[in-house]
Amino acid sequence: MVRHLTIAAAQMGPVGRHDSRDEVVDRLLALLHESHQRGAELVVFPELALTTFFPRWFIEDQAEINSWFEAEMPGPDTKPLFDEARRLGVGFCLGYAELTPDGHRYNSQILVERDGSTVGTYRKVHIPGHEHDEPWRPFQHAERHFFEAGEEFPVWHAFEGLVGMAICNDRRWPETYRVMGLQGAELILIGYNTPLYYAPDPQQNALQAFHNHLVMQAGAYQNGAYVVGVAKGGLEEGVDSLAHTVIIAPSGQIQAQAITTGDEVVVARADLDYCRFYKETLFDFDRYRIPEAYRLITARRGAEPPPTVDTL
Ligand code: CDT
Repeated sequence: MVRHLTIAAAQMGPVGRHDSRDEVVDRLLALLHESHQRGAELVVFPELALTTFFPRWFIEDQAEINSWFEAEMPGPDTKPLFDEARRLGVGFCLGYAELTPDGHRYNSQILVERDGSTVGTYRKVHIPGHEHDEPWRPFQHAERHFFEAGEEFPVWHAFEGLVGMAICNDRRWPETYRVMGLQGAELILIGYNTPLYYAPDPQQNALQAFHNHLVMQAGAYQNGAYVVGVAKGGLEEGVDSLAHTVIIAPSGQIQAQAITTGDEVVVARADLDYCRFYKETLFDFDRYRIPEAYRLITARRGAEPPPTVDTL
């Protein structure tokens, strides 16, 4: 069986604070249609694709907080996207703020198959930023105020392959990819919103695009998987965010890349069997990994230097 999959990375430009879900869903539909016209069988949308990146404000009013979350997926506003994707026979991955029936809140991403069935929902594990209002910042990154952390990196059988998901800050952590790699992941789908200004250390601002590709290319290569990284970029409510959407091959090479900071579809054809060249050679985990030497990875959270000679 040939396992070729044409993938569209549907980058989005800014979404305004007062843009309605209908307006945003219309944009998603336009991206879906272009992706379909260009042969895509799977379309990947960004993190929190339905709204502006609201964690830039420290909001305490519960009604307003609720207005940024989806209590059902699909709900009345998002159903047209689900219906049209099923009609076209195109699968998709969509980032959104999830409110569960029992009141939990997650930064989530849903994966939907070409027949409209839900493959799974991933909940962001690494929640960056801060819990409390930090007025010294030019804008907030209060994700830890709004979201609980997810607990796992599942991999699903879908699209004739093995597919995992991650969200934005997750992409900076090697464990994200390796946990999915250990489940055989061949395709890892990642949406992101990355402000270009990083308040704790503005020296990193100029390196945002470099770091973005560095981590995703390494994650792809070291696990022999395709990685699709999709931005919501551009100047959104006064905050400039990284674009640089990419589709990365298991070799770590960038196969396709966005050239704008707005709504743009990037298409590439993946050969899922190509993953084997890396998974069965240099990164033959079963043959070459030494888990006994990696115990600290799960035993320890923060860094602790080894004892010095005089304390031994
Ligand atoms: N959305 C998200 O996770 N953004 C973070 C910004 C840096 S932490 C304030 C990221 O890792 O890109």
